[in-house]
Amino acid sequence: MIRHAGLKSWVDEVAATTQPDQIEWCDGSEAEYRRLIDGMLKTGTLIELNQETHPGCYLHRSHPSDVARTEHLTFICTESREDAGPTNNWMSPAEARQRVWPLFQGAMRGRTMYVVPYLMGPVGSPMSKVGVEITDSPYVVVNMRTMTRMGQVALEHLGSDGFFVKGLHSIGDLSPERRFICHFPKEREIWSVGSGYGGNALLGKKCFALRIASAMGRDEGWLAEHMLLMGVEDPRGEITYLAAAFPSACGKTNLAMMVPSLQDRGYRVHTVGDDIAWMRLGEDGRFWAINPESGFFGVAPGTSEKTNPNALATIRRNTIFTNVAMSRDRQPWWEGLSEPPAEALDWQGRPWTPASPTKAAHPNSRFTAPAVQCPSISKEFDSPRGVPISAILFGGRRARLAPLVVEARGWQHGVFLGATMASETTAAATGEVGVVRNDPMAMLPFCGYHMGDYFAHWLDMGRRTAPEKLPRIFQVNWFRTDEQGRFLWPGFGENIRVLLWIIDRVRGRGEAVESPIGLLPTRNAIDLRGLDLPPSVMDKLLHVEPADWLEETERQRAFFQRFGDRMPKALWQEHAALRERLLAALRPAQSAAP
Ligand code: GTP
Ligand code: SPV
Ligand code: MN
Repeated sequence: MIRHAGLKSWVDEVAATTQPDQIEWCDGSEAEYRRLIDGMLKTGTLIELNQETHPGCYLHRSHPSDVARTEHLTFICTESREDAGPTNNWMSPAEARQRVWPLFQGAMRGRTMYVVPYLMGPVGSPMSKVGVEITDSPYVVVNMRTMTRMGQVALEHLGSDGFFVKGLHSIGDLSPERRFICHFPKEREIWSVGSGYGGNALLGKKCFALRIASAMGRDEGWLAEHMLLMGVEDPRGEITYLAAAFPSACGKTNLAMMVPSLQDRGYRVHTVGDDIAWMRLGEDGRFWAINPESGFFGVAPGTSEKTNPNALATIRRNTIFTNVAMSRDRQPWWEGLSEPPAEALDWQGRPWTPASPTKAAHPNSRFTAPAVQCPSISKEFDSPRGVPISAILFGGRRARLAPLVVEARGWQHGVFLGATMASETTAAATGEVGVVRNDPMAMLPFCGYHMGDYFAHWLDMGRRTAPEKLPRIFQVNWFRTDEQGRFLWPGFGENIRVLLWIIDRVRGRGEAVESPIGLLPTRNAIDLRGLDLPPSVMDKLLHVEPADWLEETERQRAFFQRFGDRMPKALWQEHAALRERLLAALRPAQSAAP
């Protein structure tokens, strides 16, 4: 029995437009999940993987033109273009009604319309929010069941008159020409048509938990961020919680689930989230964060026993794989997992061998797995109050320039570090891969309002509590390369060494030296015992080249200028101060020149 009148009338209205053959209200039960899986096995939407090695695991091959987020087809629909800001695609609500709404007309004829109530966040948390997704894709429904707390639990949270975010999704005809992902921040509503892919179609994720939620956070005084959440436990049992924003396919899942290389010295990682964090100010004046999701939609390629054993353990059962390859004995496979199988079917189902010129798995192939299956899942994962954040990390993929780690001088400088982040593009979105673009706070594709206002909101969050209660802010870069393009830093489990310096700093212990761009670890501050890394490499990793950074400030200037009047003055001041420090660092070198 649906008690919520607003929900009922919205479902009726959508059904009148989309004209499905039938409507199914999803309760999130095991039986329902089983029935949907069986149906998709019959139609070929899902392919059964080897049930002996991978019980409950299935493969989905998406349409080859529908394999990643499509940022150029993603819109923020506000009355004024200015409110979407220069970094978002904008469409007026009137134009959306004219161009996009008609694509829903009769779109579900011959199909089942699923009504999917879901909860973002732990049950009973004051931070949690309800969404309802209407979709004609059973693949979306089963993914939503893993990624969110779906069904009855959400209806209970909603009650008879609670607020919910409306998300309407139809795969339409899957044509990129008729694909739109529209967000209405004021109405807190989402329309998505023409794609069945992850971030375009699982509306609880990027559409709600970042684009709509960031606008809610601005209005209500909290932050919705593209961040992992993790706890690092030291040998005495003390846990420090960190949040880290890296752009798509830049290492959040890997860091969140890391098996620390120094484990024999008693360090342990506790995974709270791998992609999204909602952060608010607690009564104690500290920042507290929850993971609104309940599963991982992770990048498959590169995941191996060596790089991320916790992820491999997580995805051994009850996992949906999208666009990976399948070996002859029906096991999932992707580049980087293991020695390639002698024969396989590639992500499009074509015969593949190691001699094939193409990749077996799509570079943005993914797994969808329940968070509770992760061996390192935190005991706070379901905690309604979340975890207290001691440090925020901003990171990107920079082959040059950015050092392994640098600490901000304070909140305002830290916001500047986040706002000036840039990173090489990846396969997580369609378009060119490997070009450096500005990606402030890893939110470029996910901020639901004007980015200048977003920076102001970050600065404002820092004024709401005592400075010593604020998380410390750091910038990291695991991806610096040598002249041959090889990574200088071993990364993955070895990243614990950088985290330990960060934690030392938070606890007032670690040693740091001033540099023009922020505080760097001193020569011996990062523990390198047991790691075969020549000191010269470490020097390169921590090297800050003032001339190159001065050039970078030009990129920063051009980027900041795009925000016009809405760019906070404080960040321009940080920019000017950075240039001053860089020029000062360059002066002695210049005067020494002949
Ligand atoms: P999204 O789910 O798209 O938001 O990505 P993510 O930020 O969670 O990235 P993920 O952890 O899935 O990593 C993406 C790719 O980066 C994978 O191929 C990893 O193997 C690789 N990667 C992750 N961490 C490291 C690291 O420390 N060093 C190096 N060299 N590569 C890494
Ligand atoms: C990302 O691209 O940052 C992802 C995958 O986490 S998606 O859900 O498609 O956005
Ligand atoms: Mn992501």
